[in-house]
Amino acid sequence: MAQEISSQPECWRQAARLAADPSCPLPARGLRVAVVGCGTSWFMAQAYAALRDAAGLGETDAFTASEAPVSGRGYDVLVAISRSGTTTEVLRLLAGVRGRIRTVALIGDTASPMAQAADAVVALPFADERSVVQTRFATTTLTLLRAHAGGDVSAAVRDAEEALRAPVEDEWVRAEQFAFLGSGWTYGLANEAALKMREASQSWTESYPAMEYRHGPVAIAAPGRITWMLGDAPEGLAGEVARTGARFVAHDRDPLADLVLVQRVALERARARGLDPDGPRNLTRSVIL
Ligand code: F1P
Repeated sequence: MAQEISSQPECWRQAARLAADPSCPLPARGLRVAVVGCGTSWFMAQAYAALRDAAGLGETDAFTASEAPVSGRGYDVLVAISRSGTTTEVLRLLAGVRGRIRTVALIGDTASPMAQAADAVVALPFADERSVVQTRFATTTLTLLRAHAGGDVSAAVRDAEEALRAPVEDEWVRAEQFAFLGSGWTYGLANEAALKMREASQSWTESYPAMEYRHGPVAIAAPGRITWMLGDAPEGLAGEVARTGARFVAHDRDPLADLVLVQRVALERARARGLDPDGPRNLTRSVIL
């Protein structure tokens, strides 16, 4: 996991080059898109949907693959994300819509079943990973999608290099609980940050849309706990959290690069607890039913 985390800037550069290739089969402007995945891949789908919508490229909806109501809903393209290319729910969905919606698979390994199950494939073998816990495949996939949606990812690459050098504070390693917050595309990042902390370090973490945090979840904010905003914080939120005694964290760097710092915190917490972050209990590299 450590090596996979630190290789992200180079992987993101490669993803940006892939996005610029005119033969890249990702959906063109104006198409109505459903994007699906499970676990981490679902959270990357959430971020992409918000980015594509906000960029005015066409209505884009994200679903976890097991709950995706895509049939008969008028989508032009189904984008399916899966590092392993073997996740059962995603394969079932692709089989169910075959011939009715154009499908594009984003996968790590071209030899995986999803490569055959979709109409078009974008493979990112350079970002594939050995660890059960995903880090670079997820962020590299999102960088590809972000660049394809017209985003400038060079600042993200620069900030990720800085996030790899930034200190991991002792208070973050020792904290009792985390709440990650996001807004727009960074809500998907907040969900992923919380999942990373759970998977790698068995930590108690939650995630919410930033404004929603005020509607109840703030009740458990307290000294020794951390509220971490990915991206720009809504006005007043920092002060509201500080009054509870919890620590409010927000950085002036690209939100995807800030996720790299969260990955490092998860790794340090796992080490501090004597856990193996590459093979957490109860988890497998992909879930096959
Ligand atoms: C999806 C996933 C991972 C999760 C766990 C089980 O895998 O849910 O996000 O961390 O390892 O599988 P994939 O479909 O992207 O291969």
